Amino acid sequence: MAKEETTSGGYDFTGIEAKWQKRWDQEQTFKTLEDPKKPKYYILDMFPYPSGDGLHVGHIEGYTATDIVARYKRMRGFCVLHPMGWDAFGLPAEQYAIKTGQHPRVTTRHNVGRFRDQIKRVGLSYDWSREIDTTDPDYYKWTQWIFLKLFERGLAYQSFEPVNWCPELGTVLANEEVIDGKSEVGGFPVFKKPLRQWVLKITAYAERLLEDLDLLDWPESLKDMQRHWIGKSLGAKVTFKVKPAASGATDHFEVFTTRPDTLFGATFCVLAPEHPLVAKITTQQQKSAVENYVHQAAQKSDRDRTSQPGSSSGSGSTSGTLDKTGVFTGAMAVNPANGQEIPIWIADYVLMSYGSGAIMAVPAHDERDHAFAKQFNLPIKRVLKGGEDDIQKAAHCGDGILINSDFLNDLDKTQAIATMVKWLESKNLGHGAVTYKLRDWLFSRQRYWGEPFPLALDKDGQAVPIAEGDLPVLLPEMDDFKPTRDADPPLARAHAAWSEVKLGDKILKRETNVMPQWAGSCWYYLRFLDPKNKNQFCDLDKEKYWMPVDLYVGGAEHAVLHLLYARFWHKVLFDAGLVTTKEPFLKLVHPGTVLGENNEKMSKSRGNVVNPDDIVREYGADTLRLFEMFMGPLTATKPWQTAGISGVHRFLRRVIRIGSSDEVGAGPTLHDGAENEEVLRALHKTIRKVTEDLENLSFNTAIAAMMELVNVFYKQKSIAKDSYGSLLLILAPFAPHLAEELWEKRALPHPQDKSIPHHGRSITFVPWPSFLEALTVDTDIVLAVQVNGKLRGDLRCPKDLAKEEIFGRAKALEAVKRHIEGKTIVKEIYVPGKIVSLVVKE
Ligand code: ANZ
Repeated sequence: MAKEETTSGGYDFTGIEAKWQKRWDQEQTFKTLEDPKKPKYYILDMFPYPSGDGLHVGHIEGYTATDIVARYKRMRGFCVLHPMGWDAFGLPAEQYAIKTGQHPRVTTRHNVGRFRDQIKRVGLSYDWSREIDTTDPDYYKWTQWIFLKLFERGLAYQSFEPVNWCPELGTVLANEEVIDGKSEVGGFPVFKKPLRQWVLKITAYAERLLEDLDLLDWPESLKDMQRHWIGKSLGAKVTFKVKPAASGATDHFEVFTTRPDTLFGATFCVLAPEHPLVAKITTQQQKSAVENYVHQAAQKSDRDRTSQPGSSSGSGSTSGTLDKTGVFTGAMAVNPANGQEIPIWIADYVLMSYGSGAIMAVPAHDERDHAFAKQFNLPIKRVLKGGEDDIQKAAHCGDGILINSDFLNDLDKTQAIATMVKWLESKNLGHGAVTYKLRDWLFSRQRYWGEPFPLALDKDGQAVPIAEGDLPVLLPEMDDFKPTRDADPPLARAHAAWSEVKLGDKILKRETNVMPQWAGSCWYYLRFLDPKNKNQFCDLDKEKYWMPVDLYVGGAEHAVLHLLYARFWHKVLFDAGLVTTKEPFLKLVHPGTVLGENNEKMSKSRGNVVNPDDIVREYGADTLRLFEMFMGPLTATKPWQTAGISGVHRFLRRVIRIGSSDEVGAGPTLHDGAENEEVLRALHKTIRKVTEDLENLSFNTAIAAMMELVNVFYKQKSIAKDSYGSLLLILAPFAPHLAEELWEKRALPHPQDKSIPHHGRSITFVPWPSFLEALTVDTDIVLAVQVNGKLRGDLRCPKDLAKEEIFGRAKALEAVKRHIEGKTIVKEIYVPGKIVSLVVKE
């Protein structure tokens, strides 16, 4: 649409929006009120990583939704906490700095400035006095402090296990950051490499992270992703003895199985190539083949070892039916159930990181074992009824009555599992066991742009915590901050004044790894409660008042990263008595993706990115907000359609024309009297609809209802000022600048609530309009009246009017009278709620 058409005609959105944004800023309209006598509402957006690209329309979708709710709740008398901040440490920020040849501190400051400006221009009602930035030393001091709490509780430890090493990024990555053997950021290959690392013991919280999902009002699909990632399996551990070697050594190993009922069908065992027993039991003859295989397996990620090619599903799942590879160790194990000697193989489909790193293979009833047995010609022994007749053809997975299994014969799966576990326990050969797929969280990165660890290392490599009084450990200024391909962190090159710590008479070296980008976002929602506190990360009284977060809105891409990590830290803080709620985020909503006009993901390379700044310039922020909410349900994926913008823009212009004497004219006038019943009913119905829709986050239907109301207004010559005021109030959360402007211009009253310091000059604290239930239900019906089968008129009457009365009124209608006068009515028919039919004779 041409610019003239949008700015002319009395809608000077640029002027109006600038005026109100300035006033909100000056009067600190959105400064958080904290009144223990009033209900609270904490509404949080996932704070953005301030990328170099600025805000996109996807950000604005979620931010507008939360802003509408925040504004609505304020009008309903809640104390609302609605803050914004910047998740500015981490890999993407550092990569952007490298790409643009600048220091990440510079690019971050610049990008944050741009994001803040853009957000302000959309009229989002954040309390800017609470802005936080994870790269600010006053903030990361407390990230380090919380890390020390984890360390003190034995939840942070050093590990030397092989980790996911990404040479291209020059850092290790957490399992959650590796997808199909590639880095989540950048898609670079990831390899296993043994490196000293810091690891957080999230596995100690596996059960609670799983159980407490039941406390949350989150999308079920998201909870399922977390359940799947935690991956709890019930089963048993069974001890297998290794047949004594010539040396006479008696070794044994444990397997984890979810199917102890199938033990009689175990025809071989498989150890993970990294299993500590491998080197010990391998016979001389098999030695070189085994060593070769172990070396090859070390090059692959767990995901490569277990998943189908091209699949990107799930966590470290132990499923997958790729062509199996493996090598015989030359050693034999003894099946504890029947004393049979079975071969011990190694194969990379068995992961060292799951269960006990060893399995009993039951090829008749497990697909992977079946494929392996076929490949290497190993025996397949059926112990369950069902499936294919010929068990050599395919495994029969699932349930079945037990056969070929001695004391388990004729039992079903559940009975057989219970009986076998009892038997194993009585013989001291095993026990019931639970395993989780969740791994401990790899928490160190060999990068520059992150929180330094508050630790120093002594000459033996033992970590010593930095005293609380010496926090924050500042990130040293370094011009050359680039990572290396050889895994030495950039901080290892920092000057001695930074890297050496004096402890008594000893000089220790600081830890030179940094924390991953998730650290700052693990607890930011708590800092918003008390962002300026110099003595604590957050005052407990404030925590008690505001927590938990009532509504959290943000992208689904964080399902198992941020949302799992933050829950974990929160639980640690809960155990330490530092917070009082078990869970941080009560209700969570993912806004749907906004696609480009061509229904494809918006991306620079596709050239379909819509820049919100352009829309604000051409149509105004109110139109942008309204349009983004009108595109469809919040959680739906939907394409951007520029053509639809003019529709909502026109709607706003119609709102302006009501009662306007100067500009575009043509709307109904305003009067000070009482409203007529038809308009009053439409108004109360709309207030009800918008209220209910806001409670359900159904913004598009609320907007549609307001549009209908405006249509009803336009059928009148004049409407009551009160009715117009109510329309402005329900519109205010959606199009706040225009609502403020019209409220002021039409001289509608501001409340005089002295308990609100910045009342008075804003629509923000005008109470939300109420509706009368009686006015929202339809009591009238309209009936068609026929005479001899021909439609002669409409009868409007109360729904519950008696039949006789209906006939009487129908006959009295002018249009009907003419056709029945002087004639005899021979039949009167009433189809309830629809038709009155009269049959007459001349
Ligand atoms: C014998 C058996 C028989 C199994 C049968 C399954 C079916 P989930 O459900 O994913 O927990 N397993 C155990 N540890 C493993 C490891 N480190 N790497 C790869 N596979 C491993 O899977 C549990 C099953 O996966 C276990 O139960 C074991 O195979 C295998 F008819 O034991 B089962």
